[in-house]
Amino acid sequence: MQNSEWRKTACNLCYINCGIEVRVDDGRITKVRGDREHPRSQGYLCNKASRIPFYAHHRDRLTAPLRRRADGGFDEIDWDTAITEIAARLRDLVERHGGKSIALYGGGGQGNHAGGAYANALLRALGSRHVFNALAQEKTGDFWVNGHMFGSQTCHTAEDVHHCDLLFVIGANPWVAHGFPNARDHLNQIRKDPARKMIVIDPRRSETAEMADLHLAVRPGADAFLLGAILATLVRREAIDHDFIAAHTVGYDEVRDALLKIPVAQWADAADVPLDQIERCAHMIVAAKAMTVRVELGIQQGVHSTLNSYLEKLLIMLTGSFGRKGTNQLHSWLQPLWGNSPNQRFAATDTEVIGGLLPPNLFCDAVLADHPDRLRAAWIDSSNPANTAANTAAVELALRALDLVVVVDVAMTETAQLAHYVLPASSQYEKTEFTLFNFEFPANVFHVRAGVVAPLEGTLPEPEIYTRLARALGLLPGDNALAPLREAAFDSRAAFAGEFRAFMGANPQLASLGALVLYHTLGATLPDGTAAAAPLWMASLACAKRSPQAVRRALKVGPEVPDVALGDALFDAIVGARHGTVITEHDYNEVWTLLAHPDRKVRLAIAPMLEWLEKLDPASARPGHDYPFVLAAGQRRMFNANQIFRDPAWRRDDPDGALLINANDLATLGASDGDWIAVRSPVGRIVARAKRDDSMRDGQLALPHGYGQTYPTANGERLNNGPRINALTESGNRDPIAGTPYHKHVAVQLELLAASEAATYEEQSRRIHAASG
Ligand SMILES: Nc1nc2c(c(=O)[nH]1)N[C@H]1C(S)=C(S)[C@@H](COP(=O)(O)OP(=O)(O)OC[C@H]3O[C@@H](n4cnc5c(=O)[nH]c(N)nc54)[C@H](O)[C@@H]3O)O[C@H]1N2
Ligand SMILES: Nc1nc2c(c(=O)[nH]1)N[C@H]1C(S)=C(S)[C@@H](COP(=O)(O)OP(=O)(O)OC[C@H]3O[C@@H](n4cnc5c(=O)[nH]c(N)nc54)[C@H](O)[C@@H]3O)O[C@H]1N2
Ligand code: SF4
Ligand SMILES: [Mo]
Repeated sequence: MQNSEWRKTACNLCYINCGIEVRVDDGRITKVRGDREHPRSQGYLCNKASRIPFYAHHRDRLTAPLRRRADGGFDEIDWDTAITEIAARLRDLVERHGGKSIALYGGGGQGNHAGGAYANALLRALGSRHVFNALAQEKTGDFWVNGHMFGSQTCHTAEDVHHCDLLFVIGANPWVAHGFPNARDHLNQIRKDPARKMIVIDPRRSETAEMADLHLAVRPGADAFLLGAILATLVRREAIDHDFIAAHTVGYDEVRDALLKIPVAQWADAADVPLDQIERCAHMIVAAKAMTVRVELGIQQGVHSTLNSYLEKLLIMLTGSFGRKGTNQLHSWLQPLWGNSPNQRFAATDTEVIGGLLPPNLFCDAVLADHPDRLRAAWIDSSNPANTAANTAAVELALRALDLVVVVDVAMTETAQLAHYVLPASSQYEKTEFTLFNFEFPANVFHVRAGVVAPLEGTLPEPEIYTRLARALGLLPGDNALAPLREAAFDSRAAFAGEFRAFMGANPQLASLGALVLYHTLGATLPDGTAAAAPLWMASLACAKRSPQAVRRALKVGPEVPDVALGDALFDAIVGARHGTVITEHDYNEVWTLLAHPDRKVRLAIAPMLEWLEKLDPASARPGHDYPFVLAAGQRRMFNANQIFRDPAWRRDDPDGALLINANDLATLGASDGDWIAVRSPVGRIVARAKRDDSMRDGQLALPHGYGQTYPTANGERLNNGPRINALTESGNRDPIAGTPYHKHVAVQLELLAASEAATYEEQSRRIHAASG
């Protein structure tokens, strides 16, 4: 076949980023298969990957920069005009209000972090460090705990699901959402092996819970009570690992005293889990040789999020399920995906900055606050906050209130529709990309992908967009000034290293723009057009310096490569392999070198957490009266993938993003399977199609994540597909420390619809599905 070829890349649909091969026919991706050469996924794929062509090629791709008119419509403008005008407006903002009036929102989704490196560089060059990011609507509570326990917010736990004999899943549904590599293979292996067990804590009998040996169907939002009761039971029994605790931790006595105060029966009742199940859970933990704990949004976006993360870590530590084969560990980084910012605060909202990130739940306050440091401009790259941040109406109000909103995206998102300027990016299959989601131990993998199809006409890859902007702002010198560096890069790496250091030393104003300088110099020498990966050179040098032995094992190199050359060898390996590279291979006992406290000991007692635990009130676990249902707003399903797809035709089922509700609740309501039902919260109302699902607890509902996009019909009319769930969420329903949303716990009421309103929704559904594809 002519013009047809299989090319290696990665799946961009979730943060596992399985290695894939795509068949390209006449410049379009037509087929997807697993890449057996990828060192981590080894050919594995889930049901979603074959739908990648719906992301890569569709009617809603942006193909020209857009400028908003006063009437709300958009004019296409050329790139030079867009860049010149945006640069002038940014310059004006910096002059009048300082760089801190500008925030970056996003900077990378599930498959693209290259653009984030450049966006962050530009933001810093403008004088701001304000970054709102999705990680701060799920993981920053965990990072906060890690900062205290391990000494840095970048110390992050890995899960050795592959080797554990007890997998303890808390608030996660890996059969559907993955979250660890080759998830379905591992779950199947555990189920088939009588020597391996699984416990799942989830209010719903999820697909994963269905496979478990023990399912604790916790009351929604009551995990802190359940985890507290389990920990207290273990401590009372002395069923804990005293040797591990003595050798590797400090602060146990204080923690034990706090846990011994827990009234187990009362807390079990608050969690609505029978005591004998807690007993059985404790037995299984004691019987296990190697337990791995896997957590996700069920507790991180659940009530008491940061406290849940702390209790989960205590479970790992008190049972000594850490640092050994089959347990949890810490992992290496090529480059940490987030920062370490203990005690840093964001003035406009007086919020703690965790991992260097600001919580999307505070975005509206940061814009609308009556504070001299309030935000005036948002630069939004790879994110769709108008659909994904809490309280859609407030987010839209905040976006409209800003002096300048620029969106960099591949498609016309709900956020882009409110921007002053929209800049069209090339897709993740049209340019070099990589992600910093490398979370594995003992062997960790990194994958630099080269473009597999040509950029769509009119689009630019992010490094080009940020280059043009930096030059228009007078921040980055032109090609001529960088020519000597580029020549040195073609000469030798050693020559380049010397020149680069001298150049950066002589140009301190470029300190934050190192990524762009590397892109235009070292980048030119990299294989397969992977120039955008050039900033990973610095990261590789640092990684080899931090963990030389682990890098040597990964690269299988001995003394013939001296330590000084190891970082370059690592970098060359990463940019040279199209199917991913093992970057570090640790011995298990080296896990302690990854812990940041100088004495390499885990801090168990964290005062604010123990105070929170002491104040927990079991009466608070019960649902309220005005809004009697608990909605999990944002469930992962077989056919949702954040906001990555816009064409509804990509889904093989669940076209309308159904509201899951059990038979009891449907009957009490007087509704039937398939009816359109209104869901109302204190801040909004949406209508969804009900689907009977008896895996749900009484009083619990679920709506899917990843719907609510508009998609154009052939004549350009935009139709909405599925629930915009964040119309229901309140930004104040959040964790007191991390600001992460309690999305799994949205109090709502249900209303039956009048026949005429139901008919309108039925008709809308019919039209959007007729128009898609
Ligand atoms: N198919 C698909 N996969 C995805 C994604 C996607 O959009 N679609 N998105 C990716 C992303 S960004 C993320 S962060 C992950 C998230 O992955 P997960 O967190 O695993 O997925 P969720 O379905 O959001 O939530 C997990 C479970 O939490 C349960 N839960 C709800 N309330 C509670 C509670 O109060 N307590 C407990 N213990 N559990 C509760 C739900 O019933 C659900 O089974 O998925 C990734 N993978
Ligand atoms: N209620 C509720 N809200 C939630 C959640 C929930 O469970 N419930 N989950 C939260 C979680 S865990 C997450 S991770 C967030 C995700 O929410 P967001 O941070 O908004 O990220 P994505 O949904 O991944 O959106 C990615 C955007 O990047 C664009 N894009 C794709 N490729 C490229 C590219 O190459 N370049 C550029 N510039 N753009 C590109 C896509 O078109 C899309 O608009 O949502 C959060 N919001
Ligand atoms: S688990 Fe599925 S969605 Fe996630 S990267 Fe792999 S193939 Fe893609
Ligand atoms: Mo996420």
